Amino acid sequence: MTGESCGLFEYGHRACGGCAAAMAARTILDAAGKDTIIVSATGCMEVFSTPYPETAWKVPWIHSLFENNSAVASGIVASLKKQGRKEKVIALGGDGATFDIGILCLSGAFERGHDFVYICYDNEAYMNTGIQRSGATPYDASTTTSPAGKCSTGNRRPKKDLPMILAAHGAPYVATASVAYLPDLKKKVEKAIATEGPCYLQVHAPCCTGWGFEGEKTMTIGKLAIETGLWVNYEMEDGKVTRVKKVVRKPVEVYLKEQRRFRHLFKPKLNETEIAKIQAVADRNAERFGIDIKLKK
Ligand SMILES: Cc1ncc(C[n+]2csc(CCOP(=O)(O)OP(=O)(O)O)c2C)c(N)n1
Ligand SMILES: [Mg+2]
Repeated sequence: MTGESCGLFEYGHRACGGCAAAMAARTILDAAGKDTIIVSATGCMEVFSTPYPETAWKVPWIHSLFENNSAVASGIVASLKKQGRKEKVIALGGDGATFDIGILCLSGAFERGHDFVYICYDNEAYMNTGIQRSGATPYDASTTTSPAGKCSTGNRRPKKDLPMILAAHGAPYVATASVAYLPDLKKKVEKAIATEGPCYLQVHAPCCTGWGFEGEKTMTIGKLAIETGLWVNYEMEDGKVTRVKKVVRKPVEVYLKEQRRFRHLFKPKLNETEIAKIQAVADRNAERFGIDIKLKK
């Protein structure tokens, strides 16, 4: 690598222009510092950041399988403890790795209570293998395994509520974040590292290739997810929601219409019934987390 350095996550990797996962990686390492060991499941982040024999990671980094990401991390944590060493361990996985394929080991590691941070960068599908749906794919999104067409309006199932599942394991700190608010993400990584026990962060990571938007719009799309209530940034401490980002909500159309994965809801004609169902998801989020800022008249 030549030129100016970008901190502990070096540029020159193979991510798409505007890749949210790359922004998340840099921010995570900014927060974690050099005494960190990264365990990475298979997925876009692993593939674009470590094309053999190169790597963008300037800290120790190990590639696990999909299934055993949290088991590898917990083994390293146990070994460091035995040796009296102080490095922090962060396990990183995409939504497919986290919500679906790795959930067994993730649940086990949280149950055992290892002191590590698990961070899921959530781009809402299996992107590296060609945009297949995962348990994190939102309702009505078109993917290659939930294609919108004559007989379908896209993904039939709601997004799995993984933060709540991990909070139910007794995790001391669980939070959601977005690459649209990187300083907030940084603070949450610092907090998760400073908290003893297994902590979970889920980072909304808009994917220009998989969702169908220009790479320069990553931040705009991320902000719109929050401003519509379709993504909520919150923190949970010992099972209770302690902090929530409030917004003056916009209708969900402003988020949906920017992305090719929801194009079928607008063309060839406006599908008001399906858009109303997505609006209901945002309304439920708003009620559950109390995100609405009430404007004074
Ligand atoms: C056990 C196993 N199943 C399937 C694959 C193929 N595979 C490689 S990357 C990938 C997609 C990962 O999706 P996600 O975890 O969401 O990360 P993303 O690529 O979206 O960043 C898949 C299915 C694999 N490597 N191992
Ligand atoms: Mg993914």
